[in-house]
This record gives sequence, structure tokens and C-alpha cells, in this order.
Amino acid sequence: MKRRSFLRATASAAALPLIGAMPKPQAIADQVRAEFLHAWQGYRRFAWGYDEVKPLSGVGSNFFVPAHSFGLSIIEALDTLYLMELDDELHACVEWLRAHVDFDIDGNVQMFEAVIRMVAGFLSGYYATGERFMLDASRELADRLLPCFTKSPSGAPYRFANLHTGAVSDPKSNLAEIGSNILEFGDLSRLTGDPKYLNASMRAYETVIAKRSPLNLLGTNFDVEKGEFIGEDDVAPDEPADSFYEYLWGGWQMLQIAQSRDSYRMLTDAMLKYKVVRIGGRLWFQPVNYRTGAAIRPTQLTELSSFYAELVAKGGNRDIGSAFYDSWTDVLDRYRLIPEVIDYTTLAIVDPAYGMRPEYPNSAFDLWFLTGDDNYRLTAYRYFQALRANCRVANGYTVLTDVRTRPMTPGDHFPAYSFSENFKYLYLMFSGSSDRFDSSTYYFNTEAKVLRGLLRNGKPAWV
Ligand code: DMJ
Repeated sequence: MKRRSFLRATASAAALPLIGAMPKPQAIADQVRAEFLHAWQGYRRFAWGYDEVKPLSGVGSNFFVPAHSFGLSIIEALDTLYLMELDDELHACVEWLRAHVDFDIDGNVQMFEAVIRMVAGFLSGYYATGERFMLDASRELADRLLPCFTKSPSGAPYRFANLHTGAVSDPKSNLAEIGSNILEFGDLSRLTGDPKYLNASMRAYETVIAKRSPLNLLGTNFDVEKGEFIGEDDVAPDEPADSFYEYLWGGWQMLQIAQSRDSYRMLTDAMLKYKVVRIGGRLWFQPVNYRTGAAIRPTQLTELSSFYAELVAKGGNRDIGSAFYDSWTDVLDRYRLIPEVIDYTTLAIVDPAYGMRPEYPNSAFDLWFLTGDDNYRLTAYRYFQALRANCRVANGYTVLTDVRTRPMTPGDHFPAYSFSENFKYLYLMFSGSSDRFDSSTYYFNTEAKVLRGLLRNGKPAWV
């Protein structure tokens, strides 16, 4: 693949000059690794063994169940530590998990978050280290979450499972929570030889897709007991529909399931037909009524939807993906970091917080490896500079409550997903392939867990 000059400026790049000269790719990768380590050391020092760290107050907190820690940040960081060759830290994580993994917990755990963060985290941790107990942990947790699927009359999963009793709760779910498990469950079925995991995922998808409108659009919220959509709003590709579509494509790309490919194509064609709008030269995806295709209000999108630039491009619609990415780059350039919610018709801020969200660098990462266009490295580097300038604090990194103030207003939370996502995307974009990462075969889940592409002793770790 031919790569254009690294320093080639684009129209949007010209809008915001870089702070200083653009370093060489490996030098940027080294900077990213140093900043990841700074964030990690904050967790190590103040919250080791807790799910997450509050860097300003210097305490730990738990994510799933208030009285129990799963060591979520440790699980989230495993493959990032491996890729960055932080092997002493990785070893400490492995030993903590070996001593503390326990899923027999009498608490209600959100199935979606547990799958994308922990079932997947243990899978990629297994690939990174070869430690068999991690595969066993991934499987045990999946088994304790499966009642969400098997106890549902429709096959679309409940939102919560009690890991000890197997009781399920909350039938009012949404597309992302229902359809973001085929990568993990498909891989578990492959590794264990037990088809029950993949079968559960497939049935959930079939249940929801069977309820599409004659336009081939889906609603957003779904009652898993009634087996029907709640309301008629279709906010895709925004949350909480986002990764439903991501996993459909992944079912094809990573697992070669033709049914996933065909469903992705059918639903995406409808999205492109009814949802694409161009305003002031920018491309956006408008929310619509899924029965009529008519635009609905409010004209808002969250930062999370920016991931869709890479997905729609990977699915074959590169021009749409690159235009959507450019729209979000304009938001980045206007505010330095992308606020949680904007009005896409004006770029006005609706919610000024920044939750250290990874979706924009996620798109930069995949678009870079897909196209080799230096614009993605240039804009990702600008994002990295803004992240470092505004989210770095003495004890690590933190979310922001307001990107409009100067200085931007810090919150007191390091979301565990940032140990898996933001720094990994940035690092790999600039470090490229190595003896631990094969950029030609990678496939990540929605939480950037590396399910394909890790190399161990020079060989594919997932085979
Ligand atoms: C992450 O947990 C995952 O990327 C998920 O798909 C939705 N978004 C959060 C981070 O914003």
C-alpha cells in the first residue's frame, strides 16, 4: 500500500496548526506509551485491585457491583500492556487475576458491559499471555451470563444477570446491549467446541432483525419479553444502537458468518438511504422514525457515533466513512476535544463533558490501516496532543466536565475503557506491526480487545 508523505496537510488539518513539528511515528508511539504509563501508574498507586481509579481524589471505585471489584482496569489493560511491552506490569496483572478471579458473586451484572470488557478482556489476555486460567475465566463468566439469553422468551437477552443465582432482570433493552456479543461468543464456541455461545448470539440477532420495518430500518429500544421494539425512534449509528451494527460486520469479517454479512448489507443500505444528511458541507446520520424513514428531533449526535466512520468504510462505503470522519474532525478542531453531545446542524454543544471517549481515535486507527491516508495520523496526533494538554493530571488522566472553560474543567474519573482503547489505538497507529502485532490480520471487539492480530513468539496467538 502506498503511503503519502507523513506531513501532507489536508484542508481540515490546515484549519488547526499542530503544536510544534510533527515527530516521527516511532517518537509519537513512545510518547503515547509514556502517557499510558502515567495513567496506569495513577491506577497502580491509588486504586490497585479496584475496578477504576478516581485520580483527583486518589481513591478506587467499582464499576459493576458496588461492594465487589473484578479488577476491571487490570482486565482492560492486559493486551495494551502486552503490546507496549510493559511486561513487569503485565506480570503483576496476571498474578493479581490468578489470585482474585471470582465470578460467584451475588450481584446483578450488566451483561453487555461484562461481555465486551471482561469476557473479551480475558480472551485477549489469554492470547497475550497463553495463561489457560484466563480462557477458563472467560468461559465461566460467559456461562454465568448466558441465562440472560436462555431465560428470555424471545431469545434477545435481558440486560442483567445475577452471577450467583442466575436470576435475570430488566427486559427493556436496546440494540447495542442485545447485539454486541457475537465476536466473544463466536470465539468461545471456536475455542471450546461448544456451540451454545454462538447460537445464543445468532438467535438474539435473528429475533431483532425479524422485527425490521418494510424499509429495513430497526428501532432502538427492544422489549425482550414481548419480542418487539419500544417506540419508533431509530438513532443508529448513535448509541445505544452503535455496536449492534459493528458486530454484524464483525460476524462476517472475523468469523466468516455469511448471514451476518447479508444482514449488515441489508440494514446498512437502508441506513445510507434514509439517514445520511449533508449540512454545510458536512455529512451526518440523522435519527429517523424506523417505520416511515422520516427525520425526527432532536438533531443531536453523541461522540460515540463517530466510531461509525471506520465501520461504514470497512463495510465498503469508504467515501461516506471518510466524510463522516471529517465532520467529527471539524468538531475536534472547534472545541479541541469532542464534547459528549452536539447539535449536528450547527455544531453547538449540547453536553459539554468529555468522558475520555475513544470513538474518534478508533475511527482514525481503522481508517489509517484501511487507507494509508496520512490525514488519519495527522488528526489522531492532534487528538493526542489535546488529550495530553487537557486530561493529564498529577495522578494520571481524567475525564472533563466542561470542554468550554479554559482551562477545561476536570472531572474525577479514569474510565477503565481508556486503558483498553484510546492509548492502544494511538500507539498502534504510530508503532505499526511488530513481533507482537500483525496489522494485516487484526480484529478488535468494540472495547478494542485484540481478538485477532496478537503475535506470541512470532506466531499468531489465536490459532
Ligand atoms: C466503550 O465501552 C465501548 O467502545 C462501547 O462500544 C461503547 N463506548 C464505550 C466508550 O465510550
